[in-house]
Amino acid sequence: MKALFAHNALLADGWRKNVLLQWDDRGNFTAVQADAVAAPGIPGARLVMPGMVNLHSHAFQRALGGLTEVAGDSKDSFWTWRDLMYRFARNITPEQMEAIAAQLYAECLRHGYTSMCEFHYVQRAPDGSMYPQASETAQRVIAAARQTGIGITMLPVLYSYAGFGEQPLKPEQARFRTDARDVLKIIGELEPQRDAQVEVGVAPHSLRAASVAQIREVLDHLPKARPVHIHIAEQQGEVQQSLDFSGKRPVQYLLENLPVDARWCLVHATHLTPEEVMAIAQSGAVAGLCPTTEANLGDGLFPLESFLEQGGRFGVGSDSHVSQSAVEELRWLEYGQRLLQQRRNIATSVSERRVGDFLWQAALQGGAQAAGRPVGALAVGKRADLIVLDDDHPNLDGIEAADVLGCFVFSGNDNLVRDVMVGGHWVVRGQKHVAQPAITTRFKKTLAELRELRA
Ligand code: NGQ
Ligand code: ZN
Repeated sequence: MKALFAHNALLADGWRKNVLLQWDDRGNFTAVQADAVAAPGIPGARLVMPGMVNLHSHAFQRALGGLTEVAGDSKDSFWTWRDLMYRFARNITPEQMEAIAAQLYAECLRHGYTSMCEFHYVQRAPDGSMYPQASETAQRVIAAARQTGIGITMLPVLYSYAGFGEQPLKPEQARFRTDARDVLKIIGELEPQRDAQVEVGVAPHSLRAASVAQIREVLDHLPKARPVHIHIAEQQGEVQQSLDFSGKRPVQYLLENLPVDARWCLVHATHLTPEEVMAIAQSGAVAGLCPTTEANLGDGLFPLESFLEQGGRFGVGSDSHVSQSAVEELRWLEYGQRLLQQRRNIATSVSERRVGDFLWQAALQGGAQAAGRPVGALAVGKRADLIVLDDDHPNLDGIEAADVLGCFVFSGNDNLVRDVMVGGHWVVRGQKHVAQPAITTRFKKTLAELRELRA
């Protein structure tokens, strides 16, 4: 029998006791029953929660982690970091991309993520030509997801310009170049991959890198209800360039020119006017917040409190992967607001006063919406994606369920995720990914190869 008996499980309406979870061969929940009786033979677990969705990832950047923290001659910024990242992206092979993504996804699983949204833009060969199979690198990243067991929403990126007003790409961006036709071709090649574990959407890189006309063309040919992700308003410099180009701020321009709705994820959306905050909230789109990367790159702080007051939806992503921990994203999301407002306990709602619970549940909902897959809840019809916390750890031993998320999100630095199931399969057991040795060996070899190139 495919079943688990959870002494405490986080359901959509909060922690419930004695929850019997059952799923089918395809990995979908078929029964989720609270206040059940433990039957003999069914394995048990004390603390069970839905796995988190990581709604924004550039997997290859995992291999760059820690290597850009050296000051240059002038003042460093997002833009100087980006030059280093471009240089790094220049030579990575599809095999290496797969190896890096597998390492990353295994780490994400170990830290409680069970789904990724991959904003995938290194799509051409180093000389700027398309691979014989246009979707080559996207296929590799999907292969890595399948190897690790994590669910994935692959978002091939539309990337045509270096800046607002259709500025020509720089040579360093040659591997990223796609027009509307290229992206639709890549999506077409990926369609056979779609199944319970894999969804395919699209990502116009930004209003800097894609024109409104191009985005419309892609949307016209994209099956309805597929996720659409875009980077927006991540830097003051971008806002200024947008104003210079159109007289409008990026979010204002986006909302006035494209049909932004619940299938959209606006990644970062850091620099907003109060009108833009309200307009995003009313659109039903998800704000894709990446606190550790936004901090690392010096982006700024998202106006979370007013966005939540307007009913805005959000999820979290690890973006450049300076962190692989869902806890760290959520903790910093709240801490950024506390530092900004000089107050405490900000991410809450009228009905949910516990910050950890509010953050985990809201990020699950927003993340699932952005992923466009039936995930994010222990509920019938959803994927059987769950994490089991280490109830033996001193931080969790013997505590009330109501305190679990507060301790999980805000106390200490040990990883409290013990076991992870995705689509009904255990992929992490006792804090180890089931394929970890092979994945790590390949990743280390890849890092050595990339180091050789840099030397
Ligand atoms: C990216 N990174 O796509 O990797 C961007 C920077 C750009 C983040 N927004 C590159 N974290 O804007 O062209
Ligand atoms: Zn990004």
